[in-house]
Amino acid sequence: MGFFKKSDITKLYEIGDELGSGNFAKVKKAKRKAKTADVEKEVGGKKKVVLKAGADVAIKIIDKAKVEDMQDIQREIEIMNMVDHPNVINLFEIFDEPKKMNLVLELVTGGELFDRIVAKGNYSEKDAATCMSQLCQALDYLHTKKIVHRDLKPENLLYASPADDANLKVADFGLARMLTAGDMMKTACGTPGYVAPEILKNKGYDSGAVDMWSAGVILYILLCGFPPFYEEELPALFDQILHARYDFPSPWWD
Ligand code: PIT
Repeated sequence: MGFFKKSDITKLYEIGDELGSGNFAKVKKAKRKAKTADVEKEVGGKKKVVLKAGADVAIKIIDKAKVEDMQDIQREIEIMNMVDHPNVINLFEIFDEPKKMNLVLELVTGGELFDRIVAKGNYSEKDAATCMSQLCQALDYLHTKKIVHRDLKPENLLYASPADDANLKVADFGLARMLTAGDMMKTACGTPGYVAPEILKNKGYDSGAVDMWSAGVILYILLCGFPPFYEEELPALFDQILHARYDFPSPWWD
């Protein structure tokens, strides 16, 4: 695959502080060094410059030893390479090293949607509408390209900057899949509270509807501050979701 670069990433980037970490990957802040060439990306047959010398980026460093199936990473990269939208984190380039896969990503500094809800204290319906509009534009774009995210939750929605009117961006395509004609997807995935009933039923699904379910769960939380489905024990939680057993309790929803 042409987009995997084999050269040493530290020749081109100054690696900085850690922004976050997960099971098998770390995200670090970095800067593209002075006097380096422009980075171009081809999306939909059109080539354009996406990154210039001196630009700030985020690098997701994946520890290959901790990844069970490298195909999962391959899939995430292929999907990220197909997308270019203001409400989706952009992937600029990839450095494939013997022990690590490095994804050079758009830097966002505004934190997770969840933290912003908590920090704001008085989160308004107008705030929720602005957020949902951006999320739906991202989903419309992805679903038109037959990409299903499958793990939408407030932790995967990041703000571009600390500004009040910053763009919201969908991140983490680790569970995303391409829909192919006649192919029903059956994998159970996602985060329990946000997962659609058809996934829990293991019946198979063939559209972006599972993302729209998660978007609905997020909207519910934005409007009242607590989740529509909540149980300590997973079987009880799944039962609630499967029966779409949720309500709008008073006084919070009045
Ligand atoms: C940032 C800052 C940050 C996390 C990320 C980017 C992560 C982005 C990301 C991760 C993925 C993926 C797409 C985007 O598939 O704290 O600028 O696994």
